[in-house]
Amino acid sequence: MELFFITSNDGKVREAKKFLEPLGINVIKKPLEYPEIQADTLEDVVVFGLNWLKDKVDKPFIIEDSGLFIEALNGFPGVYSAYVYKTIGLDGILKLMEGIENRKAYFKSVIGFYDGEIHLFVGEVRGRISNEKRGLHGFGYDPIFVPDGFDKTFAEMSTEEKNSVSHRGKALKEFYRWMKENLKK
Ligand code: ITT
Ligand code: NA
Repeated sequence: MELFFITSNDGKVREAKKFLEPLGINVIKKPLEYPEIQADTLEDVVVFGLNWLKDKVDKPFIIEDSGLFIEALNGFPGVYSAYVYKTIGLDGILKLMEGIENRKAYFKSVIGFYDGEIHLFVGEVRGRISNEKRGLHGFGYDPIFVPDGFDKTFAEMSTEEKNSVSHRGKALKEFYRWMKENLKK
């Protein structure tokens, strides 16, 4: 089947393709703008986006909202992750974390799928903020996030390796599991 991924982010599309294409789902990036509301949760942002898009797109489609939640910063940047990345960036986050011993953080991904009804698929990965940027792969905050059980950052992993532990990999897995059970292909 063909599945539109409505996003501006090539990194997200690369990961979704790597995960879903071997399973027979052809992911097509559709850079259609939709309003991202200022909300307290990623889920609220996704539900609003799906409701806004549902009558404007005919093919089955997904959107995704994600964020990095740093414990010592009370969950910042969280739902503001995209804005913070574009403004203070990785160096800004590292600066905020200077001298802070608790470097625990988690990434969360919420995938929204619309088929006449709204379906959400969620994934999280726990880890920590590194002391410096490392690695050239991935995108966004990948160079400063070390997932639990590893000594390397997401940016030091291949797409497959990142998918096998990441928030997005987990959400994609939930999505695929649901698709297999609920949709005739
Ligand atoms: P959309 O068009 O899909 O909204 P976006 O890049 O604006 O793309 P979000 O609104 O979901 O994405 O914002 C999430 C922010 O967190 C953004 O700055 C990403 O770079 C970052 N981010 C999300 N997933 C990430 C990951 O797997 N690794 C590193 N950074 C990530
Ligand atoms: Na966005």
